[in-house]
Amino acid sequence: MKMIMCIVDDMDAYSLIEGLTKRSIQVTKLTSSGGFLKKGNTTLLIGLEDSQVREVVELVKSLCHPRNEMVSVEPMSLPGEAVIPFSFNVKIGGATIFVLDVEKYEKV
Ligand code: 2BA
Repeated sequence: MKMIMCIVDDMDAYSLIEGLTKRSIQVTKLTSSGGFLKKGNTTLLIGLEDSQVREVVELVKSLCHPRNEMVSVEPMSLPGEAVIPFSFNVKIGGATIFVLDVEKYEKV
């Protein structure tokens, strides 16, 4: 038994959850946010058999798309009225996937 912990963009979460439930794979959706951008994202917990891991990773790859985000940081003030605006481009995802071994799985 494995647990896939998968962090995805909110925009990709719905289709991924649909794809998983269509395959009768159970999933829990958590609302999360990234430490770097402080922007909302979605964390999915997916408990599954070892034999299903490859299929799910392929599904995530096919549905979660990389995106570019422009990040603005506080403009730097210089003496006088000069201000240096500062922004940069960050590539996010498609998805961050962790595959964990599950020691015990029980429903009571
Ligand atoms: P954030 O932490 O908000 O990071 C968003 C994107 O910013 C990252 O995309 C990466 O491209 C960039 N980034 C993150 N930390 C950085 C840093 N210290 N310096 C420069 N650029 C940085 P992804 O790597 O695709 O990550 C997307 C989201 O997945 C992250 O949002 C975070 O919520 C989660 N994540 C990624 N790696 C993780 C890890 N090792 N452990 C836990 N969560 C992770």
